Amino acid sequence: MPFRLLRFALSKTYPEPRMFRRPERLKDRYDAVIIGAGGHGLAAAYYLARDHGMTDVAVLDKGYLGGGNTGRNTAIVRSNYLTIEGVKFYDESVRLFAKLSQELDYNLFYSERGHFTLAHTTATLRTMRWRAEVNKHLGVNSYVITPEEIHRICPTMDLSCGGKAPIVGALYHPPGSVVRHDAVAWAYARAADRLGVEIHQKTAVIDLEIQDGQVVGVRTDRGSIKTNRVLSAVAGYTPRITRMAGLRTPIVVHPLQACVTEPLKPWLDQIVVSSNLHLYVSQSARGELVMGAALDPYELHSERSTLDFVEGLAGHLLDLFPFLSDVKVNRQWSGMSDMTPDFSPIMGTTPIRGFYLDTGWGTWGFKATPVCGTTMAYTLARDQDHDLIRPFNLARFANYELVGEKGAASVGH
Ligand code: PYC
Repeated sequence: MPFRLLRFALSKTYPEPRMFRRPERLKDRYDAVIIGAGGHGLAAAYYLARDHGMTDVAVLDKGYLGGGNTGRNTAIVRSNYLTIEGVKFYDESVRLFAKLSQELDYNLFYSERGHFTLAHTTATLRTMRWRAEVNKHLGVNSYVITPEEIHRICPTMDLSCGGKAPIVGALYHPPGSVVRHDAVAWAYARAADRLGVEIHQKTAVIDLEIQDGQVVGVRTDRGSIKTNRVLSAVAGYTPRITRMAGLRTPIVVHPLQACVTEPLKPWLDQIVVSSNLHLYVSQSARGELVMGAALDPYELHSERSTLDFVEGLAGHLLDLFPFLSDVKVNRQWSGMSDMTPDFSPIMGTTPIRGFYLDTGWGTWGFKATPVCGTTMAYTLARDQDHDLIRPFNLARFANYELVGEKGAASVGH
């Protein structure tokens, strides 16, 4: 080991400060407790401190920071949704993401690529037109293009798909981007920490204390905490937390798998999605192809990967880009997707006073990270749902006010 490194390893005064502190003990009381140190929880903590002056906040995670779905996704950002509620919400997220590196003073490698959702049938094209009209109405840059235009922008794509499912058009969304997902969690953690928020990793929540319909505390495997505000931002682990709260939600959990190839020279600028082929792919700054497919078709609380998934995905990738047949897959992983019946999230206040939910992300939680942060911080600070998330309240299931977003899914589910 080089002497310079060794010297720093043994030194108590590091030349670089740590990204965030590691408080030794939990305090007895906090103004707010956030369960889940993923992007959403950390962003909410940051905006609580920055926008609402609430700094006496603990973020707890049973594992490590960014180790859940934030670290297990394919890092796509877009706002070409189908519903008015969804488009407004994700458009605000894209706006926040675009200036986030600057704001958090951390390079998040935010890279605007352009996002294609390919249509292989006229029925799919009809949904693309529908989405394009809603998008344009709300000022989101998104429009339907012809196979000739797809070829001009992405000449390496086989538009005939090996003759199996010829492409008849695409929804094109120029602001579609990719961003370094781990860095988003680290940057929010550092920024929240600097404002006084405490981040406690390896701290599992084992129960919630509720009295007369009001949250009064959280029990953890490191001791109990008194608090009147608890935000659950734990994606696929939500059913465990809502069970502690005695709350019923319609969430079911399915695995969502993804993988990366060995690094290649840059050749794919765009993000390419095909719901018919159950495939999405982009190329990272490191040159790897980052790819995924549909959810595993069974309910399962598991983060294991399968060979089946890679086999199916590789076959479909080769339909679109046959010249990739020699490329090797380097890594694969899986996350637990918290799915709702209408494919919209569940956000905001709940029947339990002081208990707030940020869940139901299905396959699009990462792209909502900044807007979840701002809106959940507002909701916690004022005990009142932010306007952008009011349509996503848990009560919509009891009130038959669903927000049907399935048509905007990247891949068929
Ligand atoms: O909604 O863009 C998306 C997406 C990509 C991967 C999973 N979901």
